[in-house]
Amino acid sequence: MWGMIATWRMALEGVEKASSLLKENGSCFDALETAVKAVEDFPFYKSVGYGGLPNEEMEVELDAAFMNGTTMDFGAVAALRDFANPISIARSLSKEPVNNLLVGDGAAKYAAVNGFERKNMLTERAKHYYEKRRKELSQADRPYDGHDTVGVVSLDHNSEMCAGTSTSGLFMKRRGRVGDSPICGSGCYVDSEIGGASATGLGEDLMKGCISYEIVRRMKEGMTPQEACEMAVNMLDERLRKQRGSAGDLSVVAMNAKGEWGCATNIETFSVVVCSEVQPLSVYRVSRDHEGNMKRELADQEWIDDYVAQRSKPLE
Ligand code: SD4
Repeated sequence: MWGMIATWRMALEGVEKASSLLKENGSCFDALETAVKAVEDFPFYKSVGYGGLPNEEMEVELDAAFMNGTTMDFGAVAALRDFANPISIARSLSKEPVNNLLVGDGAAKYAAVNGFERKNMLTERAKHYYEKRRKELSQADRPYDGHDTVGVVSLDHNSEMCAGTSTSGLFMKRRGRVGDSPICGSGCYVDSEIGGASATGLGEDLMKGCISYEIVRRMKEGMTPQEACEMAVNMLDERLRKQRGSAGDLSVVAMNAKGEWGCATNIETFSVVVCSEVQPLSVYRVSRDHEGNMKRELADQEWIDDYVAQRSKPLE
């Protein structure tokens, strides 16, 4: 069995490319890197890679992680500036014996020494959003809205699995702020014998539940990926509301070692891309009703096309 699941419709083209690799017996590791790079390289997605929105000092700082579900190798970068493909750097770091999570200048130095492609990741479009937002913001405002980290779980014919994430984090975040995405067990987690999960949303809250680990743990105890995702999101959401008065956006995807998949969210606009040996490449829109029940419906072509059109339309 092979399969892949990813957060957000933006992963569609990458997952499509990755699925041809998986079909032809490619490794889940190469497939995941291919899928994530496609999102990182696309200039119109505002929260991953090139074109990602900057921090409050107008610098694009990127977080990414890569985990191998067989060896448990984990590598990540955080607050990395000026490199094209953080996912590839995270994958490379996962193979190091120590020093697996590098931040800022240290991460950049590692990337430079190891020959990764340098790139100015701040686009004119991202600068435009920055200037516009800076004018709108009063000190008291919470600048964050929406969330679009790419998170992927990948399964190959050899029953190996991996998981990974890539993001520019929160728009207007503080310099040096690190979200859940590069944190093992929060942004992603995977065990080839069980399955993997990945998250997107407000990192500060996702981390409080170690949500990706929690989903894998629940699958290990026998839950389906869907049950595990729903339970993890609903319980963390409830706990945050009870103890803290509100919960940030929490959205997750998971796939188990059999290629079964699940997803859950506490918002109204989440979407996922999935495909496997038995599941044709599809985009689902996911939402949650007031009782915490998940509704997922196949996205039609119009919605799929409109998603890109909205994000690439000319700036006012
Ligand atoms: C973070 N989880 O840095 C990420 C944000 C996200 O676009 O999903 N963003 O908190």
